[in-house]
Amino acid sequence: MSDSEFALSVVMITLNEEGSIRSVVEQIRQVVEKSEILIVDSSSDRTAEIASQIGCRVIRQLPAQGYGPALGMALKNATGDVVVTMDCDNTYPAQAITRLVKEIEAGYDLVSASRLISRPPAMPLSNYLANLIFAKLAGIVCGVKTTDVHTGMRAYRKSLIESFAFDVNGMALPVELLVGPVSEGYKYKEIGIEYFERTGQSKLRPLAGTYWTLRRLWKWRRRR
Ligand SMILES: Nc1nc2c(ncn2[C@@H]2O[C@H](COP(=O)(O)OP(=O)(O)OP(=O)(O)O)[C@@H](O)[C@H]2O)c(=O)[nH]1
Ligand SMILES: [Mg+2]
Repeated sequence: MSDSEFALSVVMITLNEEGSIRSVVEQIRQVVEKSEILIVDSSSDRTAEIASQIGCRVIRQLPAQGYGPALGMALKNATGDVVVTMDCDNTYPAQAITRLVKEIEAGYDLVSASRLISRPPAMPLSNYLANLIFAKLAGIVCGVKTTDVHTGMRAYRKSLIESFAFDVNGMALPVELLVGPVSEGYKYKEIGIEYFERTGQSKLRPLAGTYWTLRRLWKWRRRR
């Protein structure tokens, strides 16, 4: 992807992902050789050390403050004109970065990679059903048409990150980063991606995550 007119940053936040950081970064480099790869790390294992060794820019956030503050720091510190987010757990296909960036080049401000165009075998049934309900609620409560409010793989135009005021405190920040900008009129598109089995231990907290998802959807409810 060397002919892109935009500088690209791929950002990931990491909490003890030493088992996957190397392979995820390798997959990203196969697609975008020279882009900035920014890691905001709150690990007690060797994730940060490995990430630095293999050429990532690493910002440490210690002690761990949670998903939202870490993602907020990553988005705000990325230098690219386009910022792509991914998890560092081998679940997202790095090849999709190319498609995401192309859509930003075509004029979209936010491109979201849905894992839920059809049921991904790698996603536990309970998570799948919860995600289906959250996506339906985004339509009903916020008027935002989506199949996946929680995907960790998205491309954001840097100007959106700079101008859209989001609240990093609490869980489920990706929900707000989707329904908020769409409600405010930013240009948004969804594409479909595959979703793979996770490497390493999940940090997902389903009950608290559900509470914060509903809270953020309500915050961005349709007023008309
Ligand atoms: N820096 C930082 N990273 C975090 C924190 N919590 C989670 N992460 C990272 O955020 C990403 C998403 O966390 P996951 O555990 O994959 O959560 P998930 O994708 O909802 O759950 P799975 O479907 O089980 O993967 C991973 O790369 C984690 O390492 C945190 O407090 N600080
Ligand atoms: Mg994950």
